[in-house]
Amino acid sequence: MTKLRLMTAGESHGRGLVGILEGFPANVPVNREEIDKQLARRQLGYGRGGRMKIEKDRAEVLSGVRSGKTLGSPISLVIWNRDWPNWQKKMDPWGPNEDAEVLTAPRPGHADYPGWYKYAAGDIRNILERASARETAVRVALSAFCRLLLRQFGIEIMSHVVEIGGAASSFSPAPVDSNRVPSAGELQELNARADQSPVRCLNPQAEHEMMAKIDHAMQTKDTVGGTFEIVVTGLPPGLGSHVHWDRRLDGILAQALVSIPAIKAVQFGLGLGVSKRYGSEVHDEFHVGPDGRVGRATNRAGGTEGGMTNGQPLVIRASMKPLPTLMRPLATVDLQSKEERQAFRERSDVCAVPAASVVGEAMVAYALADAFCDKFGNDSLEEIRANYEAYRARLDG
Ligand code: EPS
Repeated sequence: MTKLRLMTAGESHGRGLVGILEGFPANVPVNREEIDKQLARRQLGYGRGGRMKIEKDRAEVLSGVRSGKTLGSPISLVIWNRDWPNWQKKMDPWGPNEDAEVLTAPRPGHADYPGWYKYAAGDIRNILERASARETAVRVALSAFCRLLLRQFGIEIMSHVVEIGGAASSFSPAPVDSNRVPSAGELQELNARADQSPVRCLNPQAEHEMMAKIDHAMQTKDTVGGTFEIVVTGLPPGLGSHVHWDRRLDGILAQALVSIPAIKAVQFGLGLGVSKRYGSEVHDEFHVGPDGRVGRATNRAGGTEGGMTNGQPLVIRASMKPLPTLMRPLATVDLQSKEERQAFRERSDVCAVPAASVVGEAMVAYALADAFCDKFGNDSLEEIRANYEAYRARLDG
C-alpha cells in the first residue's frame, strides 16, 4: 500500500514550481547540497535548448525539515523559474496576458490535441505549460529525500544512456547474462563519470556517435530520442508483493517511469529479449555458492520476480521518443478553422535523454522508498531500521 505521496504544481513558464512529499519518515538526515546536486544533474546534457542557460534550479525547502532532519510532516519546497520575468506578460495569473499569441494548431506527439478537448482549452498554451517536462525538476528535488533514505540502508541508484537515435553502447555495470554486482562505491563513481559525459554515456565510442546523432538532428531541425539504463544495488528481496496486481513492484516501477514525459517503453532485465529465447535461456537458476549462500549465475529477470525484488541488482531500461517540438514543424490542423497548417515553433530541446535518465533515477528512488516504507514502516528512521535489521537477520539466518 502506498505510504508516500509526491505531488507537484507549476507551469513551465509560470512563477515557479512547488512540490509536496507526504508520508516521509522522521529523523532522516538530509542536506540541501544533495537536493541541489540532483537538480543540477538534471539540467545537464548535450542537445538541451536555451532554457537551461537561463535556469539554475535551486530548491527552497518550506516545511518538513528542522536542523537538517526530517520531521515526519509533509515536506514542501519551491523552485523559482528564473525565466519568469520574460513570461510574466504572457503568464500572469491575473492577466491581461495580451502579449501571448493564442495557439490553436497542435504539435503531433504532444499533449496539445487531447488536452485541447479534455480541458476545453481554447489556447494550446493552457495545456503545454503543464505538459512540459519542466515539472520533472520538482520530482527530482523531492526524490532526493528518498535517495537519502535508501542510502541509509546501502541502496544505491545510478543511470547511464545506452542509446540515442540508434547509436548504442553495449556497456552495463550489471550485465544481465552475468551475476556481476557492482559495489555502491563503483555505482557512485560510474554515475559521476556519466555526469561528466555530455550524453551521460559510459562508452567513449558510443558517446561520440550519440553526439553525432544529436548534431544531425540540430542541423536538420529535427529531434532525437533514446534509451537509458537504471541500475540499483543493495535491495533486500521482498519489496513489492505478488498478492495483488497493484502491489507488484515491477508494475509500480513501470508506471513511475512511463509517467516521465516522452517515455514510451520500459524493460526489466532481458526485457524484449525474453520473447526470443527458450525458458532455459531466460530464467536465473539457483545454486549454492562457495560461501554456502544461495546464489544465481545470471540476472536476466533484472532484479524482480513475482512483482517483488529478489535481492539481485535492479536493471531497468526506459526509452524516450524524440521530443515533439520540431524547428522543422510537422503537419497539423488548426483546431478552430480546420485549415491545414504547420505546427507552431517553440523554443525546446533537440535531445533530452541524458536529463531523462536523471529523472528516471528520481522516479525509481521514489517508487523504491515507497515500497521500502511499505515493508519496514514510515514513522521514524529508528523504527524502520529496527524492522529492517530484524528482517535482515532472518535473511542471513
Ligand atoms: C520543454 C521545453 C523547453 C525545455 C523544458 C521542457 O523549455 P522552454 O519551452 O522554456 O524552452 O527546456 O525543460 C525545462 C524547462 C526543464 O527544466 O527541464 C517542454 O516543452 O517539455
